[in-house]
Amino acid sequence: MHPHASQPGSPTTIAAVATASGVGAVSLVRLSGPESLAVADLATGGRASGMRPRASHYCRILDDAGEVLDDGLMVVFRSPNSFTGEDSVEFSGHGGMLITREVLARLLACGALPAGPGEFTQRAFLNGKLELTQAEGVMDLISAQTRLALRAARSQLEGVLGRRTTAARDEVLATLAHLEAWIDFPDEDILPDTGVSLRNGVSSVIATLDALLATADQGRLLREGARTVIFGPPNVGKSSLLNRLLGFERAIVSETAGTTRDTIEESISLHGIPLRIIDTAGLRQAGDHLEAAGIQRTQRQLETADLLLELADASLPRPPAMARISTETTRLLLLNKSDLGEHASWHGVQALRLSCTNGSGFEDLSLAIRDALHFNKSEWGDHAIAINTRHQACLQAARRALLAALELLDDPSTDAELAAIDLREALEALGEISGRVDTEDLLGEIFSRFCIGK
Ligand SMILES: Nc1nc2c(ncn2[C@@H]2O[C@H](COP(=O)(O)OP(=O)(O)OP(=O)(O)O)[C@@H](O)[C@H]2O)c(=O)[nH]1
Ligand SMILES: [Mg+2]
Repeated sequence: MHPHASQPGSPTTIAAVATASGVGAVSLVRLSGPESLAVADLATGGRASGMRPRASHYCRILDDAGEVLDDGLMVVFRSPNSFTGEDSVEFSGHGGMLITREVLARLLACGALPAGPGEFTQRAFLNGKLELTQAEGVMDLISAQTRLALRAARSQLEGVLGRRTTAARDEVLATLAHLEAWIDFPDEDILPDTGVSLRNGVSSVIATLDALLATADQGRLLREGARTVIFGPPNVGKSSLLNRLLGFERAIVSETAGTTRDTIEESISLHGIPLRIIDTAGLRQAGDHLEAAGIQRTQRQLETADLLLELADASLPRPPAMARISTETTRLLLLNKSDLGEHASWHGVQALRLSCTNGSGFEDLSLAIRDALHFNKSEWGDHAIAINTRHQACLQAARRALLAALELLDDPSTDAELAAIDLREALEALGEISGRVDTEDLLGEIFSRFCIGK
């Protein structure tokens, strides 16, 4: 962060370039904070404060001698009707790198402070314009590489995850209120089913949390891409498979076994799922030390994969022992070169048959990959929720607390107050997801990952 950058939460006026750096048709410079209009007035010769809010006005940005620095469109927003909830001004000027820097420098000279990364979004959050999950959705939206990632980000931005966790929180709150009434009025007649209904309440929240937690893997895959490693003996067509999936000749293909020495990684979108496809050196007794180093790299890739594509040559006899790797990772067996006919030893072996030469079998392959990563419709398609690791940690903490409460409620001899403590802990953990329980550290951590101007 800039040494003079404003501190989060302080009522300063910040400025930043909101568009990507580089040359473009237009670049947007933003101001937000109580002095936004005063700063813009200084920079425009008093034009800004007379502008009708939320309407575009042509104006010029002037330097301190009154010379024109740039001209373009300005929009002013009056608190609370802006993205940040504060008074804000946006100026769209010419998209040159130098001219944009000069406009920003002029706004800073007129009294604004440079914004830190994500500070506009952070202010929107602090002013109640966004929940934390929605602010994170903004971030996901910007970094989304595929259609599905975009859909998940959009639904998070629209507050789907926030609403789910708020509903779970309300349910815990209701159960806690029920339990506390029971504790506070021990002499009242307790209906015989009170214990049962308390337990049911807790169990139902646990089920909701489980459903959300089940989206964590998909969330990580959507944000980072699924590491998909192609491996197998030399010359079976691993590099050909990479090239086919990519749609261009990225890796060298040749009839010489041991062609690929280093690992090659490329990203593709498959049915909207981001995949990081990794082509590896063929696994065999190494011919030289270079190849041995390549094979070592292959082993390392296999250990960190989300999905393994094990490739074999359908036209050759089935090797006595397929790759000697032991891993829990889902593995798909692919028989390539099916255009050459299938060797009898493969008959009856469950595998996907394909040909990198004529392209057969690729639609089945992409469906199989989608299913293996659990992105098939029934499991994921209808509710585009994909939690991140922060949400996962909060949900797990809440779940642990709820399980502890459940155990206490199951035992009639325990003090109900102890179960209430667990329920309050679950409430806190759930509140953290939407940012209700805010800690400075948490907010700083999240917003620092944004770019400046966001
Ligand atoms: N007939 C046929 N030939 C193929 C097919 N796929 C690949 N080949 C050929 O098989 C040979 C090896 O292909 P590569 O893609 O280089 O194989 P690789 O597994 O990457 O080999 P290494 O990098 O040496 O381990 C090349 O001559 C390809 O043209 C296929 O589906 N059918
Ligand atoms: Mg190769």
